[in-house]
Amino acid sequence: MDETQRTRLSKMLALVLRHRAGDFGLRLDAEGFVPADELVAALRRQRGWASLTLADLEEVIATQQKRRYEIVDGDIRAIYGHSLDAEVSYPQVQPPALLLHGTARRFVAAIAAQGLRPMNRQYVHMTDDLALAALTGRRRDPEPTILRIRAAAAHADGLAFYQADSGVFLARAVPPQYIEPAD
Ligand code: HQG
Repeated sequence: MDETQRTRLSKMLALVLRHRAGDFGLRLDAEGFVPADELVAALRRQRGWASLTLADLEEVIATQQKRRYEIVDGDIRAIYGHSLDAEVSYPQVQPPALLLHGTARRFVAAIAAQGLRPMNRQYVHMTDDLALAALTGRRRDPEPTILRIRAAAAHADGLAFYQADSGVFLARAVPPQYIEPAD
């Protein structure tokens, strides 16, 4: 595949594995996994995807700079980002003292008032990696705001944190008192 084809397949994987598995006749397990061969079979039934192979999925995963999907023992999942009704569960962790959330300048006032909300997804996404926070924010704003979250304090007060992957921390929501005022 060339880069364009890999991006197209990655977006298709996001659609199925994060958002609409049921529409493709798939049922994810509690951690978001589905047998990779079932996913290939389901996608091959879609117009334009008849020649898809497991090797194509492996190629997308192997070439992506950002780790979005993984195959473990023949099962594939999206590592984060789900909006499905069926909740994906993750191990709880003690978060680092500070976590970062890159967002658009135009959302900062609402976030300061309401806290971070998961919006269309199951969880709020945060990171301890400044470059990743900036990348996330730049999806919506060329000069994003990087919010700092007092995660350890929130955790000490009883807020559950989860870790989806290295650099990917999740919570149901983050109340405003744990979000430092934007510079
Ligand atoms: C904002 C991508 C107003 C929030 C990324 C964000 C990440 C509020 C947007 C991953 C708000 C939701 C997740 C409030 C939060 N009022 N706006 N109270 N609370 N928001 O896409 O974190 O490339 O659901 O700041 O890189 O941007 O797809 O979350 O701007 O890793 O693999 O509402 O998805 O990864 O947006 O992104 P999202 P996110 P991929």
